[in-house]
Amino acid sequence: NYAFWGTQPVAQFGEQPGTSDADGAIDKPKDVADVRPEPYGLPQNFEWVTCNIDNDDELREIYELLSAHYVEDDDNMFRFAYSKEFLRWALQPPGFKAVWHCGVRVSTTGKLVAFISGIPATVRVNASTLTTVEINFLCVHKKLRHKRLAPVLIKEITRRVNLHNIWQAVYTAGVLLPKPVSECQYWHRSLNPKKLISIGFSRLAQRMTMARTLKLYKLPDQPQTPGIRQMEDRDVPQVTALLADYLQKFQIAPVLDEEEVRHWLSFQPDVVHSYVVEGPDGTLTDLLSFYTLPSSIIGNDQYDSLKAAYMFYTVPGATPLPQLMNDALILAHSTGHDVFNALDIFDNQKILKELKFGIGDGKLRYYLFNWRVAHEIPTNKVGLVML
Ligand code: YNC
Ligand code: MG
Repeated sequence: NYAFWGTQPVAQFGEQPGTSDADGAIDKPKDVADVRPEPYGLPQNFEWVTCNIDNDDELREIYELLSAHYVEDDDNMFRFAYSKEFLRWALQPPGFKAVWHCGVRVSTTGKLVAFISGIPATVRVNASTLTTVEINFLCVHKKLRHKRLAPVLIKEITRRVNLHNIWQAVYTAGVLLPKPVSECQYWHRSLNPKKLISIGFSRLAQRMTMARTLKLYKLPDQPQTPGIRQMEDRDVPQVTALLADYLQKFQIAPVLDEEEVRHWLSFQPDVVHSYVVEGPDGTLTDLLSFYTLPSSIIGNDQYDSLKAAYMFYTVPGATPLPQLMNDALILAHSTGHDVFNALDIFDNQKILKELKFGIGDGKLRYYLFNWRVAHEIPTNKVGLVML
């Protein structure tokens, strides 16, 4: 029973299968002129604010809200701790709009207590190329939970997006809502097993000593693939083509032009790490990338932060995927990451076990707003990564 989501243009549970055998919009086409011109009402003493990420103080306010109130694991041991540099990268891709960085303040004190964001993205779903926004960083201060503020934030961002003649959105969440396009699972590969065990992220396996565990997860210092190096600006045209060609084989994937590839894949230490494999003739044959998303460790007195690498866009060309991913592990380890996380999307299912990933608990669901797919998309046909 979804009091809010039941009213929204999203696929619903228990819809007659076969009602529609084709992908398509759920709402009838609408006009920008018919979009509500005024913001949705907020409770007394709250007001809307457009956050200006270019202003360090405003960026810090978002950072602080998310640091204290954003996503935690089911056992409330860890909370995502996106860095300010990361937030800037995530919220300001080409064509970003400040009005889609939407906050709520307490009128009397000015304190930022809620946030939701959208960024422009072209996403292909099966044969349809959709102009969408990716919605992320929905967050309500812990003291204001369960007051139905989230639906107001979602309606307001929808209004602000619709005013730009955009009617579809993509988002991911751990929670089950009507109705996932795909349900994926995180896998984790220990890079620093001693710390992971000490903070309770993982446990010593049965009949394993610490010494054997360290040996099991030990990695070389240097990547093994000849010709692998950090991605540079001059690589952007070739990487754009390489990635576009690879993403064809997935049922949901972004469509990225050169400017977007430059934004999403330019190497930024501890934000996004991108590497290419250059063949002897100078042609780029492979791409690997991961992003850095630390989590704060709640109530541990030895460590306060866990540094995690998350697989981003990786294209195996001349290099087999297991070898490329092993280099990703090596590069993440040598840059101080404690764990490497990957979803069972792309072709990952085939290789996670041999690379000593273990399955996580909890799922990540992919959703589309105002777009129905005739059939759920299998995880190995998902080619989209959201931050
Ligand atoms: C969620 N994550 O089911 P019903 S992911 C969407 N995404 O509605 P209240 C969610 N909806 O069941 P609270 C949701 N979590 O009655 C809950 N809901 O239909 C639904 N957590 O609202 C829920 N960030 O205000 C229910 O709940 C209704 O105070 C209840 O607030 C929720 O960014 C939340 O996990 C998540 O900060 C803000 O718990 C709060 O609990 C919180 O009473 C920690 O809300 C942080 C966290 C979510 C991360 C994410 C993607 C968000 C996608 C939003 C949907 C976008 C739709 C497309 C819009 C553009 C359209 C165009 C064009
Ligand atoms: Mg609420």
